[in-house]
Amino acid sequence: MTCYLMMSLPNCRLLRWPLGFALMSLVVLFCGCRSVRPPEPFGACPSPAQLQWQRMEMNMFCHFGPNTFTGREWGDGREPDSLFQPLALDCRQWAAVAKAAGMRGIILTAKHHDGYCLWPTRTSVHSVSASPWRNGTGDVLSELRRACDAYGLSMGVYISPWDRNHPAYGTSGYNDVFAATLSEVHQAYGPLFEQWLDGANGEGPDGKRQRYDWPLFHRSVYAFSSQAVIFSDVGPGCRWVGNEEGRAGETCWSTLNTEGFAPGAEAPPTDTLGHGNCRGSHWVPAEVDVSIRPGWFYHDSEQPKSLQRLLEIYYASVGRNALLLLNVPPDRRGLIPASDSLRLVEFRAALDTIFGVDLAAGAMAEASHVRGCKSALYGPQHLLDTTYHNYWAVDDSACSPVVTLSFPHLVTFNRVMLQEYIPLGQRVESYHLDYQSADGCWHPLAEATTIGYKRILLTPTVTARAVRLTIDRSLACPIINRLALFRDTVYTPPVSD
Ligand code: FUL
Repeated sequence: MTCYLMMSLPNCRLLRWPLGFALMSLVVLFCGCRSVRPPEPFGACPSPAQLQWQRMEMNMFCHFGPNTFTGREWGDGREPDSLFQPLALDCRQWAAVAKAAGMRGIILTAKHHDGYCLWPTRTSVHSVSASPWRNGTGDVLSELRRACDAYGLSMGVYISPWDRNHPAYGTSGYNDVFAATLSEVHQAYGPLFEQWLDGANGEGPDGKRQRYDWPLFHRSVYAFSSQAVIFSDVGPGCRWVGNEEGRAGETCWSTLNTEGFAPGAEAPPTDTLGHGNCRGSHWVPAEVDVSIRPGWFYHDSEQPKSLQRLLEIYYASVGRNALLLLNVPPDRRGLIPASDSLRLVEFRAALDTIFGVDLAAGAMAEASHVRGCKSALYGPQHLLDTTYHNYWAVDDSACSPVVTLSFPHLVTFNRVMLQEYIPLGQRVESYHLDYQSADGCWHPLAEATTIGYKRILLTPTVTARAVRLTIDRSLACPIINRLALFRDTVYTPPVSD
């Protein structure tokens, strides 16, 4: 529309220079900035809660319960209630560690497969109320709620549907018991930002298995935490990434075909969970759950992963369009051990060092295409600002758009960070980058597939006067809101053959 007006104005006899010019400029400004419509959403898109969740990027998982005291990973539900005695429990310490590590929320195993509830529940007799700990008045969830509030963190819970203790497990009544458990927790401690629903489904105390009523469970969560993101193998809020090694697929779509699938044994193949589905029917982004230690629960004999390994996990999760849920298990005192909190502080410091300075800031950005006849609203300069809702967009029909960043000085970097504006859907299927060296020659730098919320490419260290991004394939016109460059001198990727 802007283009049409610009062409037709000079033909109008009433307009005389310079009045015509002034009017024309006004029209261009007005139409260029106001009336160029943003791209229409494409395919399945995130809900506001899912977008907020994705922007958290990193959360802390805490596996804590009877297993902490027995040294096991899966309790059988026959652990005595008296076993749970975290005499120095301090959830504020957990929150302080999470905050120092740059996490945005904490998810606690309020009930693991052994059925022991870390809060005084009306739905089971196997809980903190039956422990001599604090004379049966202890409540880990209420303590965590207060700690999260004090530190500005969000709180979520893992509540295992599989219960190896509850006498109703495996009977028709258990689904109602479990729904009541969810309602109770979300009502008393909510709103909670995430509900973990583990697909593990083994035998209960009577050797029976349960057929879960997932829709009922979801309703029980949403009744009190309407914005909760529900995790399972197939969502609906977010999905398991298909492994516990801290790795999303290099190609990682936030969309997934969920029809015909269910959590647990009926989940899609793990490879599909890692990659998602291009043009998938639902927005179910990947969550990478991985432990800082070999086990999920604390064991004396285990040590936290190295800084290098944590950075590798970061690049393979947050750097591949997934959220990182890093498990940091409290010990028998009820505290996060110093070895783990120190490692997390190192991890944070490394991330701040690596990503503290965007080397692309101050570049001149030029694009082959800009939506609406080069409307400033969608210009490539938005790639360089950190305002989330500003982006570079092209017309719906533009194919293979290219953007070039030219630097006032030579820039040395080895990480490229890209972000797609996912509120309008995930679109980019493949792209490549080139750089211009000091002598003016262009060289290939990297080729990749998906971007999604965030993608960080590990490239060789190069010194450039310009960098060029070409979008090769996109399901609909690409919408990119960030292109940043960093130099990482901390993490050394393993040498590949
Ligand atoms: C799994 C559980 O069986 C593990 O014990 C752990 O809680 C992990 C996060 O999820 O399915």
